[in-house]
Amino acid sequence: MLIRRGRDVPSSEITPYETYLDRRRFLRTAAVGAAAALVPGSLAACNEAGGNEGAGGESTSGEAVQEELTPYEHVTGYNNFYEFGTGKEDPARNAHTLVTRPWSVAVEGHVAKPAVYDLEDFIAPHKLEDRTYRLRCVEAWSMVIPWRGFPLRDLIARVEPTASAKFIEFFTLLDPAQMPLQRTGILDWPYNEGLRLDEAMHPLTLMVTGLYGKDLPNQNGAPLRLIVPWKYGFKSIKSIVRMRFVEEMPRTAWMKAGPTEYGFYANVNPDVDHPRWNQDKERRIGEFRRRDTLMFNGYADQVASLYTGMDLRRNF
Ligand SMILES: Nc1nc2c(c(=O)[nH]1)N[C@H]1C(S)=C(S)[C@@H](COP(=O)(O)O)O[C@H]1N2
Ligand SMILES: [Mo]
Repeated sequence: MLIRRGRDVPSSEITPYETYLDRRRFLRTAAVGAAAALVPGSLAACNEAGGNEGAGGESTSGEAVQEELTPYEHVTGYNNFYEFGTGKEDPARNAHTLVTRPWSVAVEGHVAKPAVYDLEDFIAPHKLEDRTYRLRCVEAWSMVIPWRGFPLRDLIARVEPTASAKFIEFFTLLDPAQMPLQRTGILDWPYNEGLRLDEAMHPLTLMVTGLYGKDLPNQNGAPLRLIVPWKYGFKSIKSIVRMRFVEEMPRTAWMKAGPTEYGFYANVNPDVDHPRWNQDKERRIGEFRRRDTLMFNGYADQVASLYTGMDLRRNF
């Protein structure tokens, strides 16, 4: 993600991936094979079995994608988490200051059963699932990540939203002592995001606690984050401490930072250009070629009906 700094930001600033890759290559030469050892063996096997490159990600289950997984080192080394810095390698370097235990999550607003849950209580009633989804950043890179979590709708059922609940607003932890960039004004903290209730209820929408079969690393949003695979990555808010069921559409941190660039819906849409760049191509992290970006990030069959009758150019 980018902050608009007064005027246009040169596009050279938005693709530090090459720089990152060069540095990785150097590190790999320096420490032979160390990075490969990070990938659990079972998942490396799954990786080999999963490759139907270019097939558009059709899945057998209708939910998970079957594409080559993005290596663990990239998933956990190339991140966006502005609370820890604006560079892609900053979160991995800096997020160790985040204390993820104990952790509680407040669920409030228009629900019959508001509660403050301890993390373990929050997760315990739900059956954790492993699902591989694409994550597509508005900056035109993407990854394929095996997430672990539970459908958000299982939680929604538990708190019993009332008739006034039309949206859910999510909040990241606010604590500048742990999240150093919260001492700056680069975003309106705490980071917040929102979903319409039917989007939140969609079976693809996941509350995530882990990836690659392990607990989430801090830089990926430990101990609890959202994943909405058909939307741009910024909707997938990290390190959630509060969820509020509301009647009005929330104004999100990115909408406040750049209202013409970051809309509430943020559905991945190759037909709607970002004001400063095209959205029709992306680069899968770990590959050099550019791929076509798919409508709804490839999940159109499952989610397009949520937006029937809406003008997706106006509701970007
Ligand atoms: N709290 C918080 N959540 C956040 C962000 C952030 O800066 N702060 N960045 C978002 C963006 S822009 C993206 S692309 C994804 C990146 O997730 P990843 O680092 O696990 O790949 O996290 C999203 N969630
Ligand atoms: Mo992003």
